[in-house]
Amino acid sequence: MDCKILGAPVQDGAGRMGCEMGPSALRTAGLAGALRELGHRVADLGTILPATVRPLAHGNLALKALPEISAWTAGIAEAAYDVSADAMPIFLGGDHSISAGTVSGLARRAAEAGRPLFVLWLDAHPDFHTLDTTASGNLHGVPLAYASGQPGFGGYFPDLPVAVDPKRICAMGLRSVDPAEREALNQAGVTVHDMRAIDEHGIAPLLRAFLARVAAQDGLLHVSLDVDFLDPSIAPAVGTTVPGGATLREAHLVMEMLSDSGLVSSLDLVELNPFLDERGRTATLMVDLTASLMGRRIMDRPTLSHSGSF
Ligand code: HAR
Ligand code: MN
Ligand code: MN
Ligand code: MN
Repeated sequence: MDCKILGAPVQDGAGRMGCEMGPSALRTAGLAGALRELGHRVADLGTILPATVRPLAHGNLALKALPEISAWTAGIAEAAYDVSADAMPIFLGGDHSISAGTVSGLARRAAEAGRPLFVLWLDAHPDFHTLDTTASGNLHGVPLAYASGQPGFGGYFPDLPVAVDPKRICAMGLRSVDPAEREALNQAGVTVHDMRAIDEHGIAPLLRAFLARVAAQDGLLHVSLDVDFLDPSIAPAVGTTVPGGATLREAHLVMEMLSDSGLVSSLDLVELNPFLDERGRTATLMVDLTASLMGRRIMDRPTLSHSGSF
């Protein structure tokens, strides 16, 4: 694979500082080397720049850093569109607001290629607030709503060239969902596998069913991995820890199955806050998970297939 790494050092979308250091920590943890060891060609394209910041006033007075995040979204969307022409981009956040840009840029690229874009959102949170419904005002809580064309972003965030069809989004690992998000997710028809579903069915059959849908439609698949998808006991370097997250083996299994599928065309690594890390362990784990997604295996042996419907 041709991998292109792009840093998006955004922290204004989160409630606390530190995510700006995320790209540096992921690079320091050896991301490029791990991918090269797996036989991939890797180019690190450096750091994405935001567009020009312009003043924006919104009726929701809780909103934080709206002009800044809007400008970042424009810059990141442009970069995502450009880079995805001929390579697999890996976006290093930065808080999760970067995905407003990555997903919208990738959706524009997919539409031009005549392929449906699917999104796998691995997160404790759905990040499905609109500018009107967020109570915290932290804009890392809105990117999936924006990129899937939910209302109220017009005039504030960049005009969306192409929205991702919410029915092509699967959110896994959720365990902190606000009432307005729950309502909007149901309304929009997003596939949600919360922690309870994972506990009941196991993560593998849920993911397998989604991957079968992507494959059946010859889709492109964007994976957005939020550090807080993982249990805080293994991934402490995140500002919004929620207990009861994915285990180390569940997370690796997801990555290994994604790798086997051959469907993944782009990746976000987001919400890493190195200021909260313990000697780089979370950054290292994110690199290890990326390696599993990109082909690292314990043994060269496929597991037996199972068919079921979810
Ligand atoms: N839903 C809450 C809010 O809007 C928490 C959002 C936290 N989001 C992230 N990324 N950390 O998933 O404030
Ligand atoms: Mn361009
Ligand atoms: Mn998130
Ligand atoms: Mn989250």
